[in-house]
Amino acid sequence: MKVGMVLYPTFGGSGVVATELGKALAQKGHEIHFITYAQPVRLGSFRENIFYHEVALSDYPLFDYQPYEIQLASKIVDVVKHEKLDLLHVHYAIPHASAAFMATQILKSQGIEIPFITTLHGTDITLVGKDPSFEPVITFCLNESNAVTAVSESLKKSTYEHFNTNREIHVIPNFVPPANKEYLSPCQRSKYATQQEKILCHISNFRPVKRVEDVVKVFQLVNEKVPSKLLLVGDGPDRLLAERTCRALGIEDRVIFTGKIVGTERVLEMCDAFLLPSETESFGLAALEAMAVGVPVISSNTGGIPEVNQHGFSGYLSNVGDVEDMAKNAISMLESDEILAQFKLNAKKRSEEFELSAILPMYEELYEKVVREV
Ligand code: GMT
Repeated sequence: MKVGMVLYPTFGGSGVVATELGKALAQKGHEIHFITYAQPVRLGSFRENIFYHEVALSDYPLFDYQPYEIQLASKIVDVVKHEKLDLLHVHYAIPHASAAFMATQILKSQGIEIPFITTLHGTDITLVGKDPSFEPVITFCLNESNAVTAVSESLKKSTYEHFNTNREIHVIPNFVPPANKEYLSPCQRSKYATQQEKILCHISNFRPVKRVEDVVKVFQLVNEKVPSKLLLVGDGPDRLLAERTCRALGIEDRVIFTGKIVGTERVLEMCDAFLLPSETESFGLAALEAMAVGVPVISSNTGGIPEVNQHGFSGYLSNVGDVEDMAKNAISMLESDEILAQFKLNAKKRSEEFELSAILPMYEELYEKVVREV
């Protein structure tokens, strides 16, 4: 099948899922055309069956705001027509679903019928989608998509709560992205912590929804009982807040900010616990990635996280903002090497339920169904 994959090319989970899905489909013989404004972070080097079409942005001085959606729609029309695509799969509703709708209507007027699938990833529904100014467009696009998928049961529920739609939403969970071997270079644990210290970690875009301040507060409480180091990976609006909190709590020498990096597996391999105290999270791909390398997760119990992290098995869940409970759970897990070893095994085991090989056929089946029905 020839598939146009529309995505955000950044470090965010939706872009990672879309890129890795495309790469896996290409490996199975499908032809994948990525359409976006910059090279997707996880695309890597040249691969058979994979093509990348860059949406050029206009810098015409009249535009205070670039008309990205229109340029994306035009690019989609062009790629569908000339590459003879069978299907469009758009990741993240805003503005990809509306651009896909516009493109399919233009193509229809030229006698070309192509279906599009919209995959909801979370913030398109829970945060941005809730902004009433987006509501009519998102509702319309959900209803006009040939199929809609959501990455968790929780996200499916939120979509029905916030949007006036009763169309079917297929839940297809995220999968463990394959290790990005191209970027992996050896990392020595001893450079970051002594044998006696534990290493805790958090990876995110440092947006307010991630509650990075809570990460630091939990770490401070853990460190009082279990000597530890904290690795903070990523960057974003709340990085300064995190840095200031570390200094205010006097733990700045125990916290390492790495900034944005590719190949986070190497960091995770050195870690003993992953912290994800988010305000909301449709799935929590970062937690799944941690579990896949055997790192148990201390998280909030919000959104889709409980569908991934199992309380008392692969880690622990606490109410949003309850840093004391998160710290208590982390300490109970980290204090005993025996208990920690069991949690590490459990985390890995749980992640195996989200292997790519189990999830890929769900997308392929849906693709076939949608193309058949056009
Ligand atoms: O977490 C973010 O802010 C990035 C965002 C994205 O769109 O890339 O992540 C969302 O999609 C991921 C992939 O499906 C999910 O694992 C994340 O839980 C979800 N983030 C939120 O719901 C906050």
